[in-house]
Amino acid sequence: MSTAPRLFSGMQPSADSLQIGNYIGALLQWREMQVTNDAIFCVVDLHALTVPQDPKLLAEQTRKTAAQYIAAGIDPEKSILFVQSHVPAHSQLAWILNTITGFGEASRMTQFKDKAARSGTDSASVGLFAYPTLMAADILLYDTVVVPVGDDQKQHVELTRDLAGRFNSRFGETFVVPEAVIMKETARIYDLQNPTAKMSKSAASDAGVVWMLDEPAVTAKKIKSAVTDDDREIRFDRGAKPGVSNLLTILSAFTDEPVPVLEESFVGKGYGDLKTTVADAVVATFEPMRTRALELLEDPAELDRILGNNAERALAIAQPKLETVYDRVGLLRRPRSR
Ligand code: AQP
Repeated sequence: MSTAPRLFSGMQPSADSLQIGNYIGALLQWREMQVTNDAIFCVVDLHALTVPQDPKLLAEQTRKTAAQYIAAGIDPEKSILFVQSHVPAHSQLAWILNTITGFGEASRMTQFKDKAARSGTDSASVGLFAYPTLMAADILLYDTVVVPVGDDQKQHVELTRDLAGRFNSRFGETFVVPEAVIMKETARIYDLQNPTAKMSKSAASDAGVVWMLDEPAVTAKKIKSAVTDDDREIRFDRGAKPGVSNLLTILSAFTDEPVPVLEESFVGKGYGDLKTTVADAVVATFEPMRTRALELLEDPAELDRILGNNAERALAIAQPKLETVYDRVGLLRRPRSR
């Protein structure tokens, strides 16, 4: 058994392709963290259902998301890479956690307030309201210690910690209380056409979103059309120069060069040079990943074999934990049929 800290993270299969923000904000860091952690990466399809999805597309988006995890360097032999709905214990534990979560504390979750405000609170689903308890179940089923998340998910990890502590004190020591590892603020990527809005899979327009599965020429064109400003200076200033700052952040992530070093290297050069350099760096990284993802998707049987084996590995951890929880809360075990 591994003694490395258990890590759990996931992404929603809410689009055909992941975008550059998902890569920088999650995949890039997961790839590094899987080396020193006992990592579990999930395609959280049940979470995606908390806002409307097209049933004709969701299964394929789930496969595509998994293929992109692998193409970006998640190793499904070392780490566990599986689909959330393949392990029923996630929904089952979420229900138990719902029963110990206060309506008031769930109502304070800012992500629910934000997402519900977009569609109108009355039309937001109970599933969206219960998103954080499903996320808590994801984390707690695996005795997770490390939860790498963006700043926006910190509150959900706090709730998870509260629920773990509450369950343990009511029913006996059952769950490990996890720690959020907040990804660096610099990892936040903004829409290329609207550089004060987060780049998002579900953005209304595709023009400012760079997709991992875009053809290289499309990626380069989008980056070269990025909104900048009327000034000519290449320097990082998120308030005054959001577009240029965003391009510098992207370049820094793709080249591993700190932003001040990049600023220095662009002294005397123009926005055209910056955009060309960013486009080249992104294409150089994404092109082989795109090729690998498309190869995997051309052989769905092999991809399904990987996902099937990995679901078994996840089940082997999650099912005994769920059974302990059922026992602790007093549910009658199903008698074996004779
Ligand atoms: N723009 C971004 N900059 C940095 N990190 C980002 N992430 C997403 N967008 C950016 C990170 O990617 C992971 C994806 O999590 P998710 O799929 O559960 O949902 P999300 O954060 O809501 O991502 P999207 O792309 O915006 O999806 P939709 O449009 O479906 O809501 C997280 O680790 C997140 O921090």
